[in-house]
Amino acid sequence: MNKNKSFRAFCRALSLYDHFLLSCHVSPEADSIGSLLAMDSLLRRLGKKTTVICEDPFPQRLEACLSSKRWKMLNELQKPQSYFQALITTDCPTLERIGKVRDIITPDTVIFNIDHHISNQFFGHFNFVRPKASACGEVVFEIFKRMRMTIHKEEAKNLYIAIMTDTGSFKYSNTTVSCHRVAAELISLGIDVDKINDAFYSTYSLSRIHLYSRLLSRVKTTPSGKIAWVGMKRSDLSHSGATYEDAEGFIDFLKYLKEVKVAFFMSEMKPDRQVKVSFRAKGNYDVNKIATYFHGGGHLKASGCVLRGTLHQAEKAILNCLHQQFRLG
Ligand SMILES: [Mn+2]
Repeated sequence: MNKNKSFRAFCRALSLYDHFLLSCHVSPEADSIGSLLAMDSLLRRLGKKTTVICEDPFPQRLEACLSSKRWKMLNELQKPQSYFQALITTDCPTLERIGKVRDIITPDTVIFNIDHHISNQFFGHFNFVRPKASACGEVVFEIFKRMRMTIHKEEAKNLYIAIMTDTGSFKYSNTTVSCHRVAAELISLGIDVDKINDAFYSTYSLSRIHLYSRLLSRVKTTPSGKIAWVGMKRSDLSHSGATYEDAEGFIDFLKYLKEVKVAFFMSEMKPDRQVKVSFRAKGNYDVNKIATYFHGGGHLKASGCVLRGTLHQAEKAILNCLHQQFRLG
């Protein structure tokens, strides 16, 4: 496929419509949201009417970084619902990822799909998908460039946050020369990197630290140290006053262990006897395979699934599977 031609068609189609619905995926994170808000801004600068809707609320620490509240939750949408000529999705490999927002589009809605997932299903009438891009934010940056639009400071901030978070602050294996160049250009537009970092990362509550100290004291490893894991009980949350959102990111501590190749974090869920599991890998261990075995999925080095049963049963089943797949002692 001639990519230039397809991009021209993408732009030409964008110019045809006046009112756009923009949506990120359910449980949205900074890449999806930053990309979405930058696209929203681009369209408004082109004189379009836009509505930004998401099924789920944005993470609090991200909301703290954003200057204007340009988005609505699905349940805040006024009835009778507006008719949208076109839909833009960011960071969604499938249309299902926008969740119930699908209910407010019609068969006539023209879909623009902007993404960087290798698994993208090209579900849009127009697709701009760049699997080599570190983040969807990098794809949106390319749209600005190719449309010869200057990037305003707020847009730069949104795109920077998107790339920073999806690359784990330029640490993960998707970190490339190109994403550093894009980040450098965004910084040159005057964004305050230090302030963004503090607003985004220096956000722990004391409850979160207390939760972490409980979990850190219970980290287990196999004799070789190559597998590390911990299980979080619901009582860990009530005793520390923390929330499920506070537990996100704890799994990184397990990855910091020198010998670890595969780490998993188990969390007892609200409906009893369900355990949510996250996996992380270092080196050539495909944890997407492990998650898929348990009917979940994700990426090679980061994946997740939900198991029925107790924490103890989940631990046994996962260790068994890891031993069989990778022969890690
Ligand atoms: Mn992404």
